[in-house]
Parts: sequence; C-alpha cells; structure tokens
Amino acid sequence: MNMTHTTTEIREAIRDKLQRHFGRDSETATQKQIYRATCSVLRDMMTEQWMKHHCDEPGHEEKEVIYLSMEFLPGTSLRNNLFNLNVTEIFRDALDQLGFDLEKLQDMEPDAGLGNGGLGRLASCYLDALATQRIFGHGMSICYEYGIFKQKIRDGRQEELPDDWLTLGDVWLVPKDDEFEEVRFGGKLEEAWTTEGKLKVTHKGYTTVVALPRDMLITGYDSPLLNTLRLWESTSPITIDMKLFAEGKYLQSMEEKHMAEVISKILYPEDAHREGKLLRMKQQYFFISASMQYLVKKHFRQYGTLDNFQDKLAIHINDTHPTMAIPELIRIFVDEYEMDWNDAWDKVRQCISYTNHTVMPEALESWPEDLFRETLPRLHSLIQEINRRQHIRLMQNFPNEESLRNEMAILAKGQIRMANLCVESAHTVNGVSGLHSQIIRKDLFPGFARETPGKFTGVTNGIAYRRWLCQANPQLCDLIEELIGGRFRKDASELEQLRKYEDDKNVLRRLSEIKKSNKRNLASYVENTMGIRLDADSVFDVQVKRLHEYKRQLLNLMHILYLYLKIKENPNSDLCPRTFFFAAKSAAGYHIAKEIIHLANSIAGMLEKDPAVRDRLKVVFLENYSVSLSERIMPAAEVSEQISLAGKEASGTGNMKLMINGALTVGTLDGANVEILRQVGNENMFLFGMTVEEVEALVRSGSYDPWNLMQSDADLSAILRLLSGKIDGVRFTEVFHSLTAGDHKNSDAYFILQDFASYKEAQQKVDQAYRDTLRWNRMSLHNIAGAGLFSADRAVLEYADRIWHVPPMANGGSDAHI
Ligand code: 26Q
Repeated sequence: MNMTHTTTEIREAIRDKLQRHFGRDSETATQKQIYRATCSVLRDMMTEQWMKHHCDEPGHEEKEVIYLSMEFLPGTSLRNNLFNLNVTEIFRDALDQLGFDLEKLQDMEPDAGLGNGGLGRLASCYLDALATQRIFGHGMSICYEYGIFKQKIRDGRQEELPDDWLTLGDVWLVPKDDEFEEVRFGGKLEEAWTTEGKLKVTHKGYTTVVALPRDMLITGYDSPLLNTLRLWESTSPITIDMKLFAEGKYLQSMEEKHMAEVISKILYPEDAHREGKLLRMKQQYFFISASMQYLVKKHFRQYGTLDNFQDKLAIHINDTHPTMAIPELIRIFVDEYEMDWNDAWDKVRQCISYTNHTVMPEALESWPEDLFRETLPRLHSLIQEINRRQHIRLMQNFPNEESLRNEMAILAKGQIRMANLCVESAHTVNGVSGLHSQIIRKDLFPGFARETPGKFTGVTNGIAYRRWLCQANPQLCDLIEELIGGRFRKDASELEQLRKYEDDKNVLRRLSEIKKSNKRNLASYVENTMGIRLDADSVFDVQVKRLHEYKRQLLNLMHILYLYLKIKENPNSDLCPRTFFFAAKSAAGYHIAKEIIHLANSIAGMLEKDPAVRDRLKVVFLENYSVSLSERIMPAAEVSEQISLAGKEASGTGNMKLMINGALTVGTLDGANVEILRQVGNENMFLFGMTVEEVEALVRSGSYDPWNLMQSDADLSAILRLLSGKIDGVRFTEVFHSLTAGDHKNSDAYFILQDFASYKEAQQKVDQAYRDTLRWNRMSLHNIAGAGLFSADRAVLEYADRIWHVPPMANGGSDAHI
C-alpha cells in the first residue's frame, strides 16, 4: 500500500495523543502511555481507511461473508497492523525520535486470547486472509472480559490465573454503543391465529440483555480493505434505580443486571466438551441473536427488502457453536418480517455453511431439550418444526432404516443435536483436511452423505503465514526474498521456487545459520524467564498444542523415558543431544491431561538432576502457550511432533506453522499431515504409526491388549516400570493405569503402546538425519518450499469460490491510500 504519512507526521500525532489523553510529553510519559498513544495513532489511520469502504451507508452492494465463531485468537495486533500497512519503519523512526523502542512496545501488548486453540486461531487467520484477498468478510463473536486463562506452572503443576487482557488490549476496540441490540431470554410463548389465518407467536415475560458492539478493525497485507471483528459485550438494560431500591426490588434488579453482565465475562476454557452448561447456551444465543438481528436490520435498511438477503450474505458457522443462527434467522424472518416458513427456510439454507473441526464424540455438541425450551422457548419451537419436517423426509427416503433415521434426527433422547441441525440446514458441510472430510462423510454423517452427497466438501486449513514466517522469522524472510524476490509475501505458492536452491551449499549454510540464531533467541528467552540454560547445538524438538490424550504428548514423553534409560544403561550410546520443548494448556477440569503436564515437568526435573544425562537430553515445559509464545517457538524449531492417533486430529495447523519455518515433521498419517506428505514426499518427513484403516481394524477386532504388548516388548516394559515408580519424587499412578489398567481392554484408548515401536524407529531416523547437516538443511528447505499450499490466502479463496460464492472486491481498490 502507498504511504502518504511521514515520520514527522506520525511523531507529532503520537505527541499530540500523549498530550490530549494523558497530559504528558515524551519526556514524562510512561511506557504504557506511549504504547497507548502509538496504537491510538495507528487505529485512527485504520479507521479512516475503513470508512472508505464501510461507512457511507447504504454502502457497497457486494456480497459479504459473516464468519460466526465463539472463538477468535488474534494474539497481538500492533506488529501485524504495522506490517500489513507497511508503516513499520516510519513508526519505528518516529518512536526513536521520541526516545522509545518499537520492539519494547510490541512486547508489552497482551494477547487477545478469545479462544482455546486451533479453531479460534484459524478464525483469526481467515480474517487476515479475507482482508488481504479484498473480500468483504467480518467476524462476529463475544467480547469476553477474560480470555483463555494464563497458565502458571507451580511445583510442576498447571495453575490457572485470570486473563484480564482488556486493561491494555482495549486500544484496538472501537465501541459502537449506538448499534446495540436487545436479546431475549426465558419467558413464555403465546400463539394466536390472525384474521388472515396465520399463526402469530408472541413472546412474553422474557428477560432482556443488551448487546454492545466493540469492533476490532482487521487489516490485510497490502490491501486497501479493512474488515471488522465485531465482539459483543453483554450488559443489562437496568440501570441502578433508587426508586426500585425503595420498593424493595433493588436486589432483584441487581440480580438481573448480574445475569446479563456475566454472559460475556469469560471464555469457556474447555475445547472438547459436551456438557450442556446454561451459561454457555446463553453465550451462544447472546452473540448469535445480536449478530443476526443486526444483519437483518442492516440489510433491510440498505435494500428495503429481504428478497435478496441470501444473495448478499454468506453466513459461516465455525463448528456447531454458532448453530443457533439457523433458528434465530428463521425467527426473525417469520416473527418479525412475517415471512412464510418455506421462504424463510430457503433463505437460511442458501446463506448458511458449516465447517466441522472435530470427530471426537465428546466434542459433538448437544443441549438438554428441557433446559433449551426453558431458556429459549421460541428457538425450541422452531427447531421442533425443522425436526418435524426432517422426519417426514427421512420416512420417505429411508423407510426401512430406522437406526439411520435415528442417527440423523435433530431431536432425540431428550437432546438437541447441534451437528445434525447444522448438516440438515446448511448448503455446505466442510471438513478441514482431505482425510477429515472423508471421515465426516463416512463416519459422522453417513445418512446425510447418502441423501445429498454434493453438500459435503473439504477445504484444507491454512495459516496466516505472514505472521509466522515474515513477522516472527524476519531473518528467514529476508533470505527468501533475496533468493526468490518478495512476491511470496502475497502469493505463498512462490515459495516453491526455493527448490532451485536445494543443492546450493551456500544457501543451505545460511539457512542453518538463521535457524541457529533463532534457536539462540529462544534459548535466551528460556534463560530469562525460567533460568534454564540450553544448548543451541542440541536438536530443538517441539510439541506445542492443547493437551489432549488423543494428541499423545504421552507418547513423546515415553520415548524420552526410553532415551533416558538408554543413556543410563549405556553412557556411551551415541545420540544427538536433544532439547524437547513442550507447551500446552489443559482444560482446568481435565484431570489426566493435567497429570501429563505434571509428568512432563517431573521428567524435566529428573533429567536435570542427573549429570550423566542433562547435557544430552533436556525437557523444557514452556508455560502459558499462546499466540505470541508460539511466534517465538516456531522459528527455532527443528523437529515438529504431530503424533496424534490417526483419525483423531481433524487437521492441525501448528504442523503448518512449524513446516514453513523449516522444521521437519515426525508424524502420523493424520489430518493435514497427509497433505504435508503429498507436498514433501516420504523422504522429507518421518512418518510412523498405524493408518486410519489399521486403527479401525484393530478397534473392530476387539483384541487390543496393551498389557500383553508391554510384556512382550522389553523397551516398553522398562519404560512402564519406570513410569510405575516415582519420577523426580512424584508417583503418576493414574497416568500409568491409563495405559495398562486392570481391565486391559479399556486402557490405552489412543494406542500409544501399539504405535511406540514405530515411533521409536522414526525418532532414530531423525537422529541419523540430523548428523548429516547438509541433508538435514536440504530437507528443511524442501519443507519450506512445499509449505505454500498451507496459506490461509489459498484457503479463503477456495471458500470464497466453492462455498460462499463471493468475488474479491471488484475495483481492486488501488486508488485507496493510507
Ligand atoms: C464445545 C462445547 C462446550 C464447550 C467447549 C466446546 C469446544 C470449544 C472449542 C469444542 C471444541 C473447541 C475447539 C476445537 C478445535 O480447536 N479444533 C481444532 O480445529 C483446528 C482448526 O480446524 C484443527 O486444525 C484441529 O485439528 C482441531 O482439533
């Protein structure tokens, strides 16, 4: 984008903000004040640019995408916005002249952590890509006052602390209080026939919650278009009223106020949980109802009709969490705009698309019908109607297949099954990797796939690679630019040109020097924050992701115990020194996951205390995994652990971030690892473990017996013996039993012991490959060259073309300057 601002202008604008907001000058201002003033100047520039496309209502007539998600994980924004708008150097110089350091300010920014992990980060990556591709696309979610908890490790255990990100993170939010919406909970329905013979439903006795928009502006790289992430904050319409107090109703009104305000208080920190909690239900309806009311109203204001609603909006549902958008739109159309059911239903189907992100049965959402009826009576009656019509159709299509019909039902066993509601109503159902898309068709929704096979599709996930490559790893980015020019910043497929340099020793040497320098940076972060000294010559092996049994952090830990035993047994055994990095948050109530975190820390302690081992084998558990921590880790990684049980990880996106930074994957044929394999070939990664088909066959046979397996394998026996005793003074009975409990058949649910031998072999190959520096760096470069496919730009263009049917901004917007 063309720059029309000068350093002097920016410097003076920052000065001006300091004076007006804080009554300070650059001599007396604190770091926080200068930080706020800087962001505020940038935000003003962004707002000005945003207004060119969004403010002059009735506005543009292009179709827009609305990306509904309970979670977004933007991380930090200052560096990203400066980068996208190409004003980093100008701001750096302006701050320099005022005596401040841009890097320091960037480090102060708290992460906006309004999500748990992959799904939330994907949503943010897609917003970045939408703006970059000049597609009108807005996110909508909740303005959680507290984001994902801050993780502290104390005595090896996870502790959760509140994340009050808004104290400094509010600089990016534009409050739009005049665009509030009212959301209704509870109450009763009254039905009456009108004189025209229509059934009119009236909702009475409800409680109102007010939704206030806080907009975060979203920049794209080298793009004139800014989009918005609209975050709704809940509040009560009740103001404290002394008259009510006198009437003795003060407490009652305070209670209602409290119930309203609690809705946007905190993000649920579970990322695979079915238990239907009332507060979560209220959160979902709160942000969905506010968003849908806003969209319909805005559309009607702009076009004076809803006839073309479905031509102007593509509404995307990020997993089932925003499914209530379906009945809520019908409610608005039918109850507020007096539309016929069939018209309303047709419109909704044409707007709504749905992406599934998980096949884990415990993560498939369902709500107890009673609770739902009581809290959202009108939505409940509309879902009953959708279910009734579905039932009629299923009786026609599958007259003799009762169990299939039951599987597909929306209402069953006193539950509302949100995934079935989604698949029934959406025009497209999407998986996040090739394998996952097949599993969705075959195992999750086979009945629907038989009825309407064309509804099912797949778009492999992508990442905002400019964040993880260009911003987080500037040295690598500079080298790439020197080799193939700067076009890869806009078009990641250009990275393929790096293949030309795979045999260029000079390039490979520089690649490894950059890696070394990034490793040193991470090592000094670890030394400064944890007081642990690392060897930057050891292999940096990384497993960073949510803690889940299916992701099998325990497999990695067991292999570390194996290496430990090997060194103890033979102090001369020839192993490349390795540092194993872990970072992972566990849901607060996920007991065994928390035990695994404790185990990782105890193993770290045990290795550290042993002089024969500590210089050869290290475990570092980095606390508080977050977007900004991952930006530190990815550039320094050499081995990427993607070791989930085949069939369980829908895609993974950390695998892509590590690959584009030159790490080599040790992985199963799961999720997007399959596509990684296709990009780089067998010889450039370390595959191991059962395939999905082998897992299925083993499950079907019912013959898996981990106890037997352990007894017949000397390595496994030794590891498990170690694990059954004390590690660094702590006994991990439950972890041990999860693998080999008395009832053999139910233990080791994720087949860790079954895949162990093959994992060990893959790790031996890693060790061998690392010794051949030239070969390793060639593989690394080959991986970087193949990582372009995993760009979020590519992913959103596929969505735009195949699912949302939206074109990029018509007039490339080249006239717009910032
Ligand atoms: C559900 C009900 C109640 C409370 C919480 C939840 C809940 C919240 C978050 C369920 C699931 C999630 C998040 C899931 C998630 O992050 N899935 C990941 O999505 C990535 C992006 O597609 C994939 O790459 C990962 O494979 C997938 O695990």
